[in-house]
Amino acid sequence: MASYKNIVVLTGAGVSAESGVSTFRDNDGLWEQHRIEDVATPEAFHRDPDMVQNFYNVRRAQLKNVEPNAAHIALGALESGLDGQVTIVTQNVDNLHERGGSTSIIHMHGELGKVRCTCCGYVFLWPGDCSQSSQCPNCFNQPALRPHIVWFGEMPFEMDRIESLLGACDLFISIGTSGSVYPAAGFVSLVRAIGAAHTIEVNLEPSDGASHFAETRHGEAGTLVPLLVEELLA
Ligand code: BV8
Repeated sequence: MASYKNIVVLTGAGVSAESGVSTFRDNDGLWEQHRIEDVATPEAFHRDPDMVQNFYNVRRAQLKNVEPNAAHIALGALESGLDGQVTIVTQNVDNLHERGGSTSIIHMHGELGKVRCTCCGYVFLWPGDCSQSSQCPNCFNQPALRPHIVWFGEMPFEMDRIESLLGACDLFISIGTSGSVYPAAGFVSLVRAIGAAHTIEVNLEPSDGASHFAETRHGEAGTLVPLLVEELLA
């Protein structure tokens, strides 16, 4: 394995699956119980805010019962052990990369543990339930707080920074994502169009974008990611 200096790792729900966090599209996935347009869109929130708040309250509460798995921990070790830069760009809204030891993380679809005020724009750490009766601690409006989550039709966070990282990387690794949601699903094509970076997909099965990767490794992240990190640090 060549030595890489600028690694970007895109992760999806599959990296947290072995921690017990349900994915979106696997057979017991989140979307089995909910249609996307009913819970993860601004229109859904406008139409039925209590239902959407509850959908995220349940997922936020689940965070207390899950632990980072070997894949999260290996990625933390890669960042601290590599003589170079490792950035995690995650589609996940859980905090398992942080708890696995990574520090350079971009939550492009937001974070379950935070809420945002729709009046003053402030973002707050919010470990408990959020509802329409929750008052903004900054501007005191109520109702005002929404999950700090990027819904369908909303612009993902830090896209400029992500695009410049993709342009500068010499290795792009995608772990545990079905490659079904854009713009994240298009990152590998962006990397391939820009230059000579190597691209690796690590996923339980071939994703929608598998054919764009120079290398694919199929199996469980908890097994394959530590092996890959070992190769990268050798
Ligand atoms: C935007 C937060 C523009 C919410 C999420 C038509 C064509 C193309 C695009 C579009 C279109 N119509 C609309 C769009 C755009 C849309 C989109 O892509 N839609 C899709 C459905 C077609 N995208 C958007 O709206 C995005 N915004 O485009 O803005 C814009 C421009 C200008 C101005 C304003 C806006 C915003 C999308 C963000 C939505 N929010 N999450 C929440 O969490 O509740 S999306 C959510 O699903 C995730 O964040 C993730 O991004 C996405 C996909 O999930 P995955 O992480 O991949 O999980 P999944 O279950 O699908 O797959 C898991 C994989 O893991 C599987 O492959 C499985 O095999 C594997 N696995 C399982 N276990 C393991 C494993 N692998 C390894 N080990 C294991 N143990």
